[in-house]
Amino acid sequence: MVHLFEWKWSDIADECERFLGPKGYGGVQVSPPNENIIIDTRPWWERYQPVSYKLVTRSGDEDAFRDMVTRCNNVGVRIYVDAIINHMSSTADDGTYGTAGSQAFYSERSWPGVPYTSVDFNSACEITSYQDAANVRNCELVGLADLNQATEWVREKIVEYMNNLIEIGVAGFRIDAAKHMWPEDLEVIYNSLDDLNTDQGFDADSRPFIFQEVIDYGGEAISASEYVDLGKVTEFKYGSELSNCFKGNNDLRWLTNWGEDWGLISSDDAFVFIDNHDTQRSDDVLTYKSSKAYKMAVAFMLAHPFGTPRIMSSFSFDDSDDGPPADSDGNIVSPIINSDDTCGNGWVCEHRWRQIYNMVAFRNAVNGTSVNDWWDNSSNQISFCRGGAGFIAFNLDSWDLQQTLQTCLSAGTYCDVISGSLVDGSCTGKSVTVGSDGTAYIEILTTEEDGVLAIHQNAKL
Ligand code: LM2
Repeated sequence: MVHLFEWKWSDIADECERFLGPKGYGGVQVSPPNENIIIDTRPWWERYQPVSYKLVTRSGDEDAFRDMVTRCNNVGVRIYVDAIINHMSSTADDGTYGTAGSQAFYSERSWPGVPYTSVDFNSACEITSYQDAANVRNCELVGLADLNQATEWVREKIVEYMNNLIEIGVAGFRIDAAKHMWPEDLEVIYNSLDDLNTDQGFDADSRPFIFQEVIDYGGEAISASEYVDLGKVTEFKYGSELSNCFKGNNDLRWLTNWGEDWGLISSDDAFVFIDNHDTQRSDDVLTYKSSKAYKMAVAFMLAHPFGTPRIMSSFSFDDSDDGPPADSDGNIVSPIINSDDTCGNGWVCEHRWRQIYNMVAFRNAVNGTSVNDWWDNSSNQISFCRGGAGFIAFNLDSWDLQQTLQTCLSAGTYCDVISGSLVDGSCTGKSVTVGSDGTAYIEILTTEEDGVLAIHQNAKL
């Protein structure tokens, strides 16, 4: 899955057809499609302040959303909605308008576009202690009016919103701020969701794919484990630990037992990523801004079988409040697609970086295998195989990697999908010759653009 953060629906539809489907991406996480409050400087985070469940935002209206979902489904790319169901908007002036023309009256706790009134909210209090589960779940997160999901009406309105999206053809949901809602309330909501729409290509009885945003670095009253029976859970330690390694603060050799041994939730439960739209605005994790190390971390994520991975696709920003590229009227502008497949017009499009999309193909090529033949140099040079289907090596040491290693692939010549691609039967990057014993001479020089080499069965010359 790739998060096309703040993209317009019409651009996502095009991207599914011209790039994501052909390159083997399975899905897109889209920005919240429901009406949000308008903040005059148009920061990205206005979309985390709902005003109603009408499908009108800066990304497009309901027709554009429907068109996107159908066109993406038609090329096998599923749409996952960022569902903001914990809260409504915050202390804007009463009567402030949202993106669909509905109004918000925070002081009365009234959102007529739904409608919600004061009885639908928990009493006003601020979240002050993450050691107190009731405070975290019954009070306001950064001042956002806190819906009470225990009430029948709130459940009904949320389910109606989500089922409308399912009818349109979405495949699932990111549950924003799941930690701030009671698991038993979420369970009722999830159980009330319809099966996925068979007219949009889903098998009968398919259930929505749910991944819940629970930030759990340990040491708080609420833990990820309370949510794993309900759906997948975001594993924030994943990107934090891998970033630490690829920043050079923890030897790569320790990754030999990457996974549950590192204190992560189990692979089946874990929804994983290097950075997301929040963490890329802090200093904890690697982002597009440190591209060489970032590409290594993303390559490791995609090469390793742990968890269900998501790629971040950003717009470039200097200030953490910056909204997406927009014209002077505030309309989001489309990415420009350059001849080398990268983006322009303010869009970073990490998902279009060769080193990243070729690793999506690697992941598809090694699907169903596990890690074998781990090698390391007791420092920051490592390699491993995925069954007999793929091989990857990393060099984060300050000296060259020049070594004959076991690749587990059948004899032949392979294209390194990091330094190049297999195009019309020839390799635009480095080639690797695997002998009849499965070994090959592997070289990653410190002067190279990337610190990774990857070969797999679908990129054989
Ligand atoms: C999330 N997950 O649980 C999102 O991933 C995160 O991006 C959201 O915060 C948050 N929960 C609420 O959905 C973002 C942003 C905040 C921003 C909120 C609401 O990170 O900074 O808060 O959206 O727009 C902003 C101001 C904050 C203010 C608040 C309410 O930054 O200072 O608090 O609005 O006016 C008084």
